[in-house]
Amino acid sequence: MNIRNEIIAKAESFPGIKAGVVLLENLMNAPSYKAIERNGEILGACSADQKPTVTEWPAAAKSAVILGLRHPEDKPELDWWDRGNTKGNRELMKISDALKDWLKAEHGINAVPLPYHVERGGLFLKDAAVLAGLGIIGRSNLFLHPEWGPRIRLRAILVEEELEPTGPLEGFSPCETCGDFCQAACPQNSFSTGKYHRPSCMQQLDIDKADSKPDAKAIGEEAVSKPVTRFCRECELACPVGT
Ligand code: B12
Repeated sequence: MNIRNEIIAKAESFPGIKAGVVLLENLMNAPSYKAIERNGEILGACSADQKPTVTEWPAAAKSAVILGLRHPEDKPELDWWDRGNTKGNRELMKISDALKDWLKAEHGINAVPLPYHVERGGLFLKDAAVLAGLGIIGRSNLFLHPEWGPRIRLRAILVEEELEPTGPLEGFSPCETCGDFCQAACPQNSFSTGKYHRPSCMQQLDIDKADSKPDAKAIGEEAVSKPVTRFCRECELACPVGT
């Protein structure tokens, strides 16, 4: 088995994980990077006081392994934010670190798990997941996986190896024959123009943030007093793909 397929097999040995590979040079030409070139700034970025560290990309990094963790509707707690993170993202962080250690131990390859926020050294995960052949961007502006639809969260690991990309995916275009349930479900009408309107979406997420409350059941005794935020998923959960 070639090294790329071995890496994907190892990543997908973790429950609820799908994995793919993208070349960084291709990703840097993806629409989101073009969009920030146009806007000149990363919108919706975390505020100044939240920028403690930035993960530097090693010059030798050529590829990124993209991980997708299933976020089924019957496990909503995976997506609940508490103490600045989610259970699902913590799971993805653990798997990323395990893959990094395995790559070094088994293949002597250096890898760098990347943070969630782009301004902290992360990458645009939806674009990367599309270029890695894991799925497409739907009319919800979310990334859709053929089996799980948009009920998936993403994370990336840089690899100091030129790996053959695994994408893009052909023959998967569910939105063409769909009734745009995602767009109709948005509580802030963020798709009134047919395209995703970020400020409207942010309004709902600000409402959700203000509605945060402690929930011991959700996050366990150790954080009983910590507020839990259930960010809106209406566009995501309205999608018929993967249900
Ligand atoms: C900043 C951010 C936000 C901001 C702004 C979102 C935005 N899309 O602009 C806010 C806070 C509003 C937000 C909201 C949400 N977010 Co958010 N967010 C991010 C973050 C950190 C960066 C996204 C970003 O700024 N993209 C840049 C903007 C310019 O691009 P864009 O709007 O996404 O549109 C681009 C793509 O669609 C792309 N594209 C379109 N067509 C095509 C075709 C091809 C071939 C390619 C390659 C690309 C491509 O080009 C467009 C730009 O022109 C990512 C994590 C990451 N590091 O990527 C998570 C992320 C996108 N968010 C996520 C989620 C789940 C949400 C919410 C559902 C809330 C929640 N419960 O968590 C909502 C959904 C909003 C929606 N329908 O898009 C998930 C999405 C998972 C998925 N299945 O797609 C991500 C990937 C985080 C994760 N770890 O998985 N988010």
